[in-house]
Amino acid sequence: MKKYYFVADIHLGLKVGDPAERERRFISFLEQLEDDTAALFLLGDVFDFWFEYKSVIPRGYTRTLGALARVADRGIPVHFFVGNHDLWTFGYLEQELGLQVHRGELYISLEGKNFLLGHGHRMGRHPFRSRVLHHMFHNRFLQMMLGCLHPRWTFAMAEKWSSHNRCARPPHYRFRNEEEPVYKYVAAYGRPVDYCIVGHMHASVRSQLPAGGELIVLEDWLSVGSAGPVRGDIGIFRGTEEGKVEVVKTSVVVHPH
Ligand SMILES: [Mn+2]
Repeated sequence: MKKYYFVADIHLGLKVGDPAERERRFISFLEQLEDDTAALFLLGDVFDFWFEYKSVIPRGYTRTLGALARVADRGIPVHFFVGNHDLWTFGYLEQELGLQVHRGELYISLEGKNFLLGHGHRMGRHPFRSRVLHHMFHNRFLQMMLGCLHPRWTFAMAEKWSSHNRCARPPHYRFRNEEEPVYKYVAAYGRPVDYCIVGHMHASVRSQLPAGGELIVLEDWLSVGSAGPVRGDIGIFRGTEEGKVEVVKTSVVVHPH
């Protein structure tokens, strides 16, 4: 039985909780993927900040990059969706690691079910603000300008921006279901959706859609308050004995071995 895995918002590099432990946990998950893995979908913000230059990449993440390359080398397709924190990738992940990079959402049929996949930050969110930001972030000229700054400044700015983002968000985000832009977006998608899986909201949600499909929001991999050990959602889509298919979601901590 084939399995498809979905994870989001690892935010590697973010100085929250124990960043090294978080990275080990993610690597442990990657190393424990079995041969029946049909594909791995990284649904955005794997890195808290990624900005690569023509011949230089950010410091750190060595073991993660190696582990991702090994998964791809095993012949398991690895889909990397850019999030709002790690969209500045310009070929390295494809050429060096063999990942498939997606800059927008992906509508795909898996085992006869229709999936809508993405990071989720652009799905129905503040159309104007989101569009302006999107064009700024994806504008080649602005990217070039940013690339001309000394990395010391670029990365210092990013760290400020990231911690500002975290402080601006209430600690326990409450998903408002029908009121959420992403819910409205999927409900009015216009094509049949059995499962829409996103991240970005740092909340753990399974919500029925009006047309019968399901919206699944994956919990991030950051340490959450005092509610026990760090966790992180892993969505698994698999066939069952009866030939049916289902998505299960687990927050089980993956122990490094
Ligand atoms: Mn995000």
